[in-house]
Amino acid sequence: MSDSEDENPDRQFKIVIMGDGASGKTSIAMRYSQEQFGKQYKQTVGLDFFLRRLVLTGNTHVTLQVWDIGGQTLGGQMLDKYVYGAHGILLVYDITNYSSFENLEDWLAIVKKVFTDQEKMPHLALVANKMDLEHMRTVKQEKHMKFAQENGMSSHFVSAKSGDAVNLCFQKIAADICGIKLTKPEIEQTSRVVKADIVQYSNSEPSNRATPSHPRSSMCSIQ
Ligand code: G3D
Ligand code: MG
Repeated sequence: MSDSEDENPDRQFKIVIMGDGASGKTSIAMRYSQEQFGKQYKQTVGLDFFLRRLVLTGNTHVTLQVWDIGGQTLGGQMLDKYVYGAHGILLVYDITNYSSFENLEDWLAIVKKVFTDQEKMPHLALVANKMDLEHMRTVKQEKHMKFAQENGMSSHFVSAKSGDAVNLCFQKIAADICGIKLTKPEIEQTSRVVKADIVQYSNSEPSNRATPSHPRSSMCSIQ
């Protein structure tokens, strides 16, 4: 046992973002990793994940390894590999696109196929994205709640565009995985949009990497 907390490595959790193309997976990943929304994020090719460290309660720090399934569609050969070993899975749909919601049944089936042992089932989070387009919503909130309840999922309403509830969504998932109940002040703190430090590595100039003294978020890409 170490008497210094700093010597304890963070617990690391694998979080996978799944759902139809254009539901906003990459935008959510980007918003969470960089506090940005926009087109400059590279196209998702191959396996992409980033790490983000977060404080759950005063003394519990964890690192999330967040995977974006990229261009994988239902039936994609690589999906099992993404899902394997996940501690948490975000099933994302676009509230303005009904079929992206309907298809979550099939996305969920992929998860269930990998996790045949119910005991080891990851935390499942139902994520309604594009809440800034509420006026164009085609998926009723009751449908969302019913699906979440039937499948034992946590429920989240976010906008990758405005950033609304994105941090909170990951924070709640991480807390649940750790078995921690967040207090109201902790939830309020997370709801504020906070700028994360970014480690940005240039592929072309590896020798010019600047190493920040306290990296909190990093991008990785295996292609
Ligand atoms: P994907 O990774 O699931 O395929 P993307 O989805 O993150 O690439 O997003 C698909 C499109 O939806 C993008 O638009 C993106 O800007 C938009 N989008 C993602 N999240 C939101 C959101 O919260 N609100 C709104 N209004 N749009 C969002 P383009 O036009 O670039 O294809
Ligand atoms: Mg994408």
